[in-house]
Amino acid sequence: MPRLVVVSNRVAIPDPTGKGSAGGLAVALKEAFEAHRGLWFGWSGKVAAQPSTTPRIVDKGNVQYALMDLTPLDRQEYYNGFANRALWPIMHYRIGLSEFSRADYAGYLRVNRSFASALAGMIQPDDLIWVHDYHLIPLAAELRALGVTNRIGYFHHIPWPAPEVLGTLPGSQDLLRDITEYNLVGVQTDLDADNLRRGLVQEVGAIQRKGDLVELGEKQIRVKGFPIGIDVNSFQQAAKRSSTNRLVRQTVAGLGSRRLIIGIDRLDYSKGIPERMESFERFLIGNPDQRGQVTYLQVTPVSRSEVPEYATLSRVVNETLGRINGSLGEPGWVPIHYVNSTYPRPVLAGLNRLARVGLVTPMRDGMNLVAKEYVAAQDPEDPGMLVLSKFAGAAQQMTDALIVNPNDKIEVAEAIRDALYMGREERVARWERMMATITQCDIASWTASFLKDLSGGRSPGAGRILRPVQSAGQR
Ligand code: GDG
Repeated sequence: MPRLVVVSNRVAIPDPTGKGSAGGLAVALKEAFEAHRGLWFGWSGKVAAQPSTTPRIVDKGNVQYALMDLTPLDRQEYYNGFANRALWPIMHYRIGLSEFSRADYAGYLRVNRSFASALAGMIQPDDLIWVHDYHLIPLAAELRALGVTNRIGYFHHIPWPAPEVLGTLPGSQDLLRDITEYNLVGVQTDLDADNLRRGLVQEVGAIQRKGDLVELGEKQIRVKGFPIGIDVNSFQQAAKRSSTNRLVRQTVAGLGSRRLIIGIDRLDYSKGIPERMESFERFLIGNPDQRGQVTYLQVTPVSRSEVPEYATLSRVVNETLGRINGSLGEPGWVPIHYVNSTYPRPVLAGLNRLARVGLVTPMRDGMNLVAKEYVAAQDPEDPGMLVLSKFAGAAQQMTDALIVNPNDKIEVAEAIRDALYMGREERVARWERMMATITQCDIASWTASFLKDLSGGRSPGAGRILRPVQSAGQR
């Protein structure tokens, strides 16, 4: 088995107490790291006056964690700046929110270059390298410039927009050229894959070959959809066991006979939180008999609070919430409960199981794991119903959800009503089909299929003339 080298913006070191609520990539990579020996390289999350030139190494089992610190300027330009203020909005089709600055872009390239130069010396000839997400698009180009010829894969967790949208971002042609230094590029859906292949053809003159294959000069890359999944079984078990949890019991007591509608999202404008609250408002206005009969709980951990657009969103959410609760609430009934705490995963699983409706209505989302978690958490005998945005990658797979356009508040309000009134037989039938889909495409199969495709095929050195050594950042 070759060693697996994972590179991501943040590195999740296992919690020494063993009690931690592992989420995201850590769960995804667990089995892969059990099969392969592993190295996980990335930002420590710490900011230091001096940038790291060599990583701090932490050994745990058969995985080595290599952690780099960033300077305050790196964090500002690379992370808050280019990645989260310029790239994130563009990738989510929000051209108007994208704030490009040359200084931030230079910082983004600088951090990618310094990660590459710290990592290159640790790479062994047979390593499989798997880079994650939009913070690190130029990493392969930087590694290639340092002579690394291993197979390198990239997975893009967020949407890949149409070329006409990405093309509005200065530097986007360089990013497209950089992406051709990977052997395999995974995106969430076939639509994303199609957008990226079209972008490569239209913007940088690549040639589309058969199937997933794209060629640029001597380079061949595969661009393919790998819809990410969850650990269905463990989430389902956690939800089943959750009834004894204090917070879950407290929620049950607080609800009384009211039915629960739930939304769980990081505080991010891509998730459509104020729009969703307004849809719920429309639902209450259109269905006055439901006042006092339902409670909508919105769990929203704060994220990226140093980015101005997120501070604005926080204000908008609080204003929308206050207005709706003020105008429609009654003594003894608050329509929307909004909490900013981060809860342990078993609590989220339990809250999902309690909810008769799961509201997952992002304006755009790569996949949206919350939709899959909501379904996994349900009681098979009496499942709740998922209302899902057509703009979440998950909607391509979970076609038995009530699929809505989140821009149409009346449509979402009607879907909330339909979900609440749907008979048990139909809910069970839809749930069984969604459960079959998410079980078949779970997290283990996602990791295995990406790594199988990455390790297969020709080695990158074969049939390819390496260009003279030149830093990608100089382009
Ligand atoms: C990106 C893409 C893609 C939420 N609140 C708490 C908490 N969460 C967990 C959820 C879920 C995860 O965070 C969020 O995942 P999503 O997929 O919904 O969204 P992003 O964070 O934007 O993730 C997305 C994903 O990458 C994977 O490729 O699906 O499209 O944007 O698991 O349950 N977890 C805990 N406490 C909370 O309060 N422990």
